[in-house]
Amino acid sequence: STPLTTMAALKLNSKNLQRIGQASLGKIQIPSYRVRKEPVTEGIVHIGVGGFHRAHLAVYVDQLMEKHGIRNYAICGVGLQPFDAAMRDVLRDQDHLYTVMERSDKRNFAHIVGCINSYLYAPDNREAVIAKMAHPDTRIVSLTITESGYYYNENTHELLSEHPDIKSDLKPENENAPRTTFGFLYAALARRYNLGLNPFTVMSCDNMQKNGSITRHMLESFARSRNPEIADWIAEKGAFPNAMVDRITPQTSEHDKAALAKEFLIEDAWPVVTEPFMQWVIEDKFSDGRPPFENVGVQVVNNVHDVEQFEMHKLRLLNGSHSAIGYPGQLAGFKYVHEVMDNPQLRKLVWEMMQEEVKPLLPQIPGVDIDEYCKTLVKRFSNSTIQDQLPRICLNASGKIPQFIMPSIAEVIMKSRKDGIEYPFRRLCFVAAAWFHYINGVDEQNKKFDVVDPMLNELRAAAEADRGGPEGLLQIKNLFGDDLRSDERFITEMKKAMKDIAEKGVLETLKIYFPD
Ligand code: CS2
Repeated sequence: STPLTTMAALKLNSKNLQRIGQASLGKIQIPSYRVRKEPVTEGIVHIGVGGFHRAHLAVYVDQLMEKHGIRNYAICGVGLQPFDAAMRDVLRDQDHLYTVMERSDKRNFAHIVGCINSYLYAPDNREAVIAKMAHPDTRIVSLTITESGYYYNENTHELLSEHPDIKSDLKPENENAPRTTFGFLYAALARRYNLGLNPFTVMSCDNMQKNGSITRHMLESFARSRNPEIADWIAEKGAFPNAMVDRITPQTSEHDKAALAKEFLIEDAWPVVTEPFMQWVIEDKFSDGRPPFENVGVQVVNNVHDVEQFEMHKLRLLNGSHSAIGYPGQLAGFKYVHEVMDNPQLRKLVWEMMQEEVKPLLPQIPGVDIDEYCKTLVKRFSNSTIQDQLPRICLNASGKIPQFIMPSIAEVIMKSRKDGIEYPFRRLCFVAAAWFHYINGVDEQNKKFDVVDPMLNELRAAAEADRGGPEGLLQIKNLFGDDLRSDERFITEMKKAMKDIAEKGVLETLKIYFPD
């Protein structure tokens, strides 16, 4: 037979699926239920089909279908944003098949995922999306819509009801042509109510502390403004499990596509590259049934308190470290996460921030060794084979820093006041100060970079109002609580870090602050 290396890559679609599997001699996992064309029903509607969803929830569901015979929880993907048109086109062209490449020094594995069964791009037909969610087969609507998709005010913890998108979706005449996630969820739930169905479970897979509770609160507020009867029904019958989700998933590059064609002979217009590690801890709270997620390694737990603790560990340690890698790293001119981890000052910043400043604030979770967790994180961040880009880590910071860094700072402030001891937070403040510089979009070699943030104009105007210092930015009430604004030790520390970073640069400042 022809040696693999001289064979041309096969385009990924249903027709070629079996040949791809055969040619790979077992090196690629393929969805055999798709080869056999087994009938499935779509029990999950997922809003926000990006890299993370395709490497996380969809992989778990694919394993349920492949290894556990589940057929009633295939996924219908939904895109609400203009940029989702590209995903619609690629998936349509590949019969909704795509490849996940897991990479590390030890592993190089390809897995074709078949559980996305259809895809609806809302701007093409908003009614079709509402009808799909309202359909009795749909039992779960899951979300990866990023922090900004929740219209959540970090300070008041309420829905941003004055936001133009929300205001527009709240108009009764727009009920059947919504734009936001809440508009769609509401319209579909209202129909289910009228049909006498159960509400579907709304399952947030976004990186937010109490993601389920926030989703519930935002949706109930939205519904209450539209129709209190529906809001009461959602409050009583709805389910919004909290969850901790984890898998580092970089943006796909041209290089990744070429590598897939070369190493696995698959031509896929949009594969996903990710690390071998994956984790999902979810509260067992579902209003209309659920698949047996525990069969594929998901930690399904009964106690909301447990989930919150896992979330806290992950957001403060993993994502907090990502912030410590991203903003200082970008200012210092690095491109990739693993490169930052190779730098002694930044590696030390990440490690000591976790160990000395964040860890003492975290609850103990039975069976979890925090030091081991931190060591694993360092290994995961050092994985050079996935080429995780700093611009990805830095994206939409206004939704991230208030989740990943500020809560730790606020807790240090509170605890210090209570105990009369100045607990350390210098590294956390350094990261926040690096972000404040990052907003300008110029690195320390005077090279410009793009800053992508839904609040960019507001951030820049606030920074302008207090040139060079933190106080203008700290006035933004949606992002920072009064506890931060009014703390003298914090303000002093921020001023100093901003000044030192501006004058000496990130790496020099770190050398002075934290000598070996
Ligand atoms: C990253 C996350 O962009 C970010 O904020 O920190 O996407 C991170 O890769 C995931 O949370 C890992 O689970």
